[in-house]
Amino acid sequence: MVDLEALEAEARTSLAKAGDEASLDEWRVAWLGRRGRLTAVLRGVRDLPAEERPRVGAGANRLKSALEEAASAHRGQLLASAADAESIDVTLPGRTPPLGSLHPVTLTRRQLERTFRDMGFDVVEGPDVELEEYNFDRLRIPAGHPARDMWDTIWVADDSDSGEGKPRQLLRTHTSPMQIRYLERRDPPIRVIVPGTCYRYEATDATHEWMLTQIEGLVIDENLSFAHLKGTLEAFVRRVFGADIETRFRCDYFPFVEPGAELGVRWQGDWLEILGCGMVHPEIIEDAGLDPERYTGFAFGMGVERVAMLRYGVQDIRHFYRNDVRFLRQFEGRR
Ligand code: YSA
Repeated sequence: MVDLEALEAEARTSLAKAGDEASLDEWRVAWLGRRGRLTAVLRGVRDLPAEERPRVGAGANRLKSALEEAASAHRGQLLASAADAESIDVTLPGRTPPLGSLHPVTLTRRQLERTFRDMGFDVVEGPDVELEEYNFDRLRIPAGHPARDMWDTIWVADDSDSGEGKPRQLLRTHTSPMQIRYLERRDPPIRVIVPGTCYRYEATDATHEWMLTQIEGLVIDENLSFAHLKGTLEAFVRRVFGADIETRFRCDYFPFVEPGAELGVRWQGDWLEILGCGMVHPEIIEDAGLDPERYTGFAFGMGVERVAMLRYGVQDIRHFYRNDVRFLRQFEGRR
């Protein structure tokens, strides 16, 4: 006697326990496969007494279809719950991705800008690709002038046929051309800084990079003297580095100032030059259409990477643009 009801109950209980696709396949082999339990029943029908064969044969075939249907429904449930597990729960709180942080030179540039703003300076920017005329000639550095050697230049090539005779372009070697551009547009009193990137075709070492950031400063008014220059820059340096910072002014030469100077601060038992400066040359004031008897002024160009080295105790300027994240991560969360 074949008890098809008991067989069906057993097959369904076992199917319900199949928790993944692999165990479902095992179940299918065990019940519906070539050597499966139900297949064996179907094969045995021919050995049954003749009066039993129709009942058992028909019943076993019905059971086979029912179990195939149940297995396919069970597979659908397994797939649905796997998809649920992979789907995104939008109600969960978000996770903060790695956000990165500001570069130490950007942090320093911003601090210097804030300090100058507090001292009453405006902030403007100028072009990185500059005309030779503004970078050199109108700063009293004509072609062939030995002072051009101070700024080894990266020229912007003009390979077009129409390049011949066109004004030459370069990557600005300093931010000083913006003195001329600003004087073309504004009348005194002027108190402005110009932060920006500069480029020099020169070998690098611990205090020199080929790409550097400068902050140009220009102040033009009546009755300004070298004492105003010294007082402004010393007050600025104390605001940035604290009252105990040791500074020194030394004579220096720039064709666009008279007299010229450099300012150094104490660094590792030595001096580190952070800026060049001077009284704006009377010819520059005159070229701007102003009376040099009435208007005087001072200007300076500060190296932001050098200030960042002092601020963060960085020994070698080349660390800044090596893009080594181990170096850059040290500045996470700094202001
Ligand atoms: C001078 C007089 C003024 O009235 C106005 C501006 C100036 C500065 C002048 N334009 C200039 O570029 N002078 S400088 O070549 O001596 O550079 C100024 C400052 O930039 C330096 O004191 C130094 O802090 C920084 N600097 C210069 N070359 C650098 C550099 N920093 C990193 N790498 C370099 N290669």
